[in-house]
Amino acid sequence: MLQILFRCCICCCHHFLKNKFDLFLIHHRRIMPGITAPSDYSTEPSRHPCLQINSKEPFNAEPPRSALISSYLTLSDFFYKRNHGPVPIVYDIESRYCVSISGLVDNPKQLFMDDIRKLPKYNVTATLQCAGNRRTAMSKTKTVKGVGWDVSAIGNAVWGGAKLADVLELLGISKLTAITKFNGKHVEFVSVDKCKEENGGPYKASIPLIQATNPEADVLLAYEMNGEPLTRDHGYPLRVVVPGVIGARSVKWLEAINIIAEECQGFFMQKDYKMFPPSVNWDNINWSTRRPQMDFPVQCVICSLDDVSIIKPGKVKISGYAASGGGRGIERVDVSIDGGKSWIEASRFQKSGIPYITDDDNSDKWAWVLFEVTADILHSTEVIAKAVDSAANIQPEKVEDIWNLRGILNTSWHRVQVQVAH
Ligand SMILES: Nc1nc2c(c(=O)[nH]1)N[C@H]1C(S)=C(S)[C@@H](COP(=O)(O)O)O[C@H]1N2
Ligand SMILES: [Mo]
Repeated sequence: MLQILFRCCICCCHHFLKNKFDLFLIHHRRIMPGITAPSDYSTEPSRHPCLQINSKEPFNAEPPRSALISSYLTLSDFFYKRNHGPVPIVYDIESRYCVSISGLVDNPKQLFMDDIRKLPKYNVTATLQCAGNRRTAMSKTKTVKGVGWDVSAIGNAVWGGAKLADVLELLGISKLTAITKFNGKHVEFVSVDKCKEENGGPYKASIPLIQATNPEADVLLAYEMNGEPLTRDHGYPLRVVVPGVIGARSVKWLEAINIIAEECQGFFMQKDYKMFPPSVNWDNINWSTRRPQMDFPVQCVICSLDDVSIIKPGKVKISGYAASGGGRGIERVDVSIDGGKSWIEASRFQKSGIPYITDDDNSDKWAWVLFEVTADILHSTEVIAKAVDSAANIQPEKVEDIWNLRGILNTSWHRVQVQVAH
């Protein structure tokens, strides 16, 4: 009995001291934070000169489309960069940088890089795509609000890191938990960057707890991209990667994780990245009527040809990428060289030498699929590509039908003009 009491005392005492230590750390961090964001753009990293800059401050840029099909994995230099504020700076990755996890949990925790590295490491090949990819083309129908993007606000990388499901288990939240005993149902990710949309506050987003605690959903706290530490632009030292979901939920420069009852109330969840019908405009918008966009719909883009290409009559290689959200594979890619009157099925591949089979265990379920077809083009024409995903979802034919005021999710058939010079 005495022994039990004694042990209990030690335990309580330990708990008490630990909480005091956590409090000390929180207090300490306020004076010497391990990560902060500057309030101007004087400390931005250098970037590859081939990127097309869509906005300088904050930095938004994409590679030329031809770079996307030069390899299955996108080099981080060529990977699109989508920032909403100045890029944060990490002071001391080993001893000062940490992620605090709190909210509706028993025992809030602060995890240092080492704690995260100690967890089993997973390498997940996943395509990240901004919901605003192909926005410029949508704005040709009618003006939309947002940074203009051509077709390259997308990239495919191997993300290395710990599974969020394992991290949350450290806090006593078991795998496949939909709701905690304190009614926690969402997991919020908070950064440190200063975003004007948040009135100078940090970027944040959330996902449902059931997805966060599902090991099969492969949600990562990633510290590596293509086998290298993350670069500053892509979230160094640690970012969230939510495979199959629009890029906006993959929070970079992670500082805190909160277990919360309702979904995150931040700007990028509630006042942005929502899909509206073409009838809604700025004078009649009611944000609360729509849900934050999560999964990405099926998408397909020709990358071997520009919007307008002048060619010699003869064989033309038509290739590009196709991707869908939610882990759905690409069932088919159709290409037309006569403006949509007839269609040719393109070949699909991920890694060279391995045939791509939709939803096969050996295919990368969260990654894009590259496609290719060679066709004889003798007269000027419109070349079109469209994909079908493994749930038989198809792409809308015309951009006008899916026009929305924020210019998101332009997944209309991709069309390019080919002019034959005789
Ligand atoms: N902290 C933070 N995370 C962020 C953003 C941001 O501005 N700040 N942008 C989001 C958006 S909209 C996209 S599309 C992706 C882009 O990731 P990338 O720059 O690594 O390509 O990051 C997301 N995570
Ligand atoms: Mo985005």
